[in-house]
Amino acid sequence: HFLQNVILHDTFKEGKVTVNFIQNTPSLFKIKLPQDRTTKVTQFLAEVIVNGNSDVKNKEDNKVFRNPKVPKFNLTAAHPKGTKDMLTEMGPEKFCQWLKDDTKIHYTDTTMRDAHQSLLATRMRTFDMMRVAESYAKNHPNTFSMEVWGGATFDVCLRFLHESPWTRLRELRKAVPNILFQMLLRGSNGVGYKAYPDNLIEKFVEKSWENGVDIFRIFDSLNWVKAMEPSINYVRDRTGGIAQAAISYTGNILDVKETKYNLKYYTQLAKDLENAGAHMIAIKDMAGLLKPYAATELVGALKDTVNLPIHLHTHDTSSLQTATYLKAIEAGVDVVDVALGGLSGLTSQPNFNAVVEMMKGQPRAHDFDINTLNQFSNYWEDTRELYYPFESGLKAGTAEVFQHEIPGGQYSNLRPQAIALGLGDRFDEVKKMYTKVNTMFGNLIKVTPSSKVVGDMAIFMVTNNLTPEDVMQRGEEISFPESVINFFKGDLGQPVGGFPKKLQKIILRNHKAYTDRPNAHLEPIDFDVEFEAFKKKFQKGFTRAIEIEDFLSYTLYPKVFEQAHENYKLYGNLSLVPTKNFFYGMKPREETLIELEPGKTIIVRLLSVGIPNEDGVRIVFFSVNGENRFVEVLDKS
Ligand code: 3PY
Ligand code: ZN
Repeated sequence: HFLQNVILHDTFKEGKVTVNFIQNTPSLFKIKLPQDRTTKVTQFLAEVIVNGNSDVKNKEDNKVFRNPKVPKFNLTAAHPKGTKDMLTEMGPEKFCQWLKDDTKIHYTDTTMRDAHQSLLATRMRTFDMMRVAESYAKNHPNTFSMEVWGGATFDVCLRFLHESPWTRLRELRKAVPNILFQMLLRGSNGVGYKAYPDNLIEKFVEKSWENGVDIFRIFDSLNWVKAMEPSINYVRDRTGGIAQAAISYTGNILDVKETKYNLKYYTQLAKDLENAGAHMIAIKDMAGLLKPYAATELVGALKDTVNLPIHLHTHDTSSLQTATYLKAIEAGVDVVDVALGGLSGLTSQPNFNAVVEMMKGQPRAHDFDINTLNQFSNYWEDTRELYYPFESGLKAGTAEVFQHEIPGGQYSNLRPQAIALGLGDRFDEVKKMYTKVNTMFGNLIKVTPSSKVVGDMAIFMVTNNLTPEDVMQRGEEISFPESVINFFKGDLGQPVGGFPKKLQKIILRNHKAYTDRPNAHLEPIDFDVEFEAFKKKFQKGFTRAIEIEDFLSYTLYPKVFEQAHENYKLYGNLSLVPTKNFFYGMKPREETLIELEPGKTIIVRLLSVGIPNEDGVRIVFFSVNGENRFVEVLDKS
């Protein structure tokens, strides 16, 4: 818009621009904000129609989409009772006792978080979730929990989807009041990639609970219990929810050569987490490395070691993991993570529908109507089409994952990252380098953010044609990625067995590393003072009262929040725009319905797009509820 002001200014048009033009022309900075919601939304549509959505690469012009069908449900009937109601009645301890005693296998549906994080680079929009949320809640109240929040969704909501993650959570909670909601919390790293002040994590946990999260799956990217303890305590002290502590699984416990991450290591870790106050233990198999027979051993041993329900999470990258679930179920696991068929498999979770079929008629079967469950799978299969630019490209399961150990949630990002850096043809090398970097770094637990450090280093080494020997021999001359330097400083905590000392010295040079919790070095947030300052700074653009949740978004992701806020001022609430139009705009004569609020829907029809005038501005003509409107857009091509 600034650019538009410059181009349309008389001085510019007349070619009389001098070096002081910008400095002396304050009106250039007066960005005219569209006032009403319809104007804002049509402005956005016009932008996408003319310039495309900058997040969409490789748009296929003639792509045809199917219309995803929402399975039938009774709009006026009350929601059937579910696990959320049980938690409210029983409280976390009694609820977990009930779960442990129940012989049925329980399912967590990850469709709205990890599944799309791992298959579609986390791009699933609230719009597509809200279309089926109530129907799902009414059709499948037997679901143990729905993972709907946390992990990368927070960042991506703000950064790419121009949505508030808090609004997503609230809207979903309203549509699904009966089933437990689950989030993935990166312990002291919150929903980010670095350490945050403890009192920020505390406030974040408290507000997440108030807005709808019930189960907090807490992990640390290095399995460092010390880093998980504060979050476990915050959930216990500040919420009525469940503190589920995760042991992140790597390597192979059945390998006799495995001396680091062996069965004893995991059972001790689970015991430590139980002692730290966890209500449940999750096995977080983020890369899908837990093989079926290993699951028998691990689940059996954990059941013998701790007195808590065990929840298993995996990724089906190798295509083997349904067998792992079978063995885990036989060994007494209480809950498994699955994704609805259309968004399952590969780097996502095993197929919910298929696992239900597998268990049919078996002693631990849980009641699920497979016909409606299949309809939900079809809904997601059709919806997924709308996200085709974000597919990872993986077409079949790959046993290579047992070598490279790349987490499912990272895989779908690493590939585009490699392509963006011109390494598209060298992705094989990147995967192999990932393994080598892991060895150089002392064999790490690799999950966000430690997995990002390994990925960054692998990409850096491939880009610069470096071998591990080069790094060891002439590391002093190399400028390492910032994430790698910070990792070796101890910013993400302490890895199992410590840092490889020689490499640490090469990377850190004279920087000192610390060995205690990085969060302990951070100043606490003064919420009273800083929230006031935040309100002053942002008040103008808000059309509602500013909330502490907005401040939390800003504190976790300041730049991303500012950008999202600018966007909001220009275009309003974009989560209401149908996904097809959000990513691909509209074609002439196409019509779309946008529900601005319950009961207020506008019908937008694209009439035509003018050719650019001499300033490069195009006029986009719409009809909105039968009235003609036009919007000016600068063509950036
Ligand atoms: C995340 O932290 O986002 C993950 O999904 C880790 O597995
Ligand atoms: Zn996962």
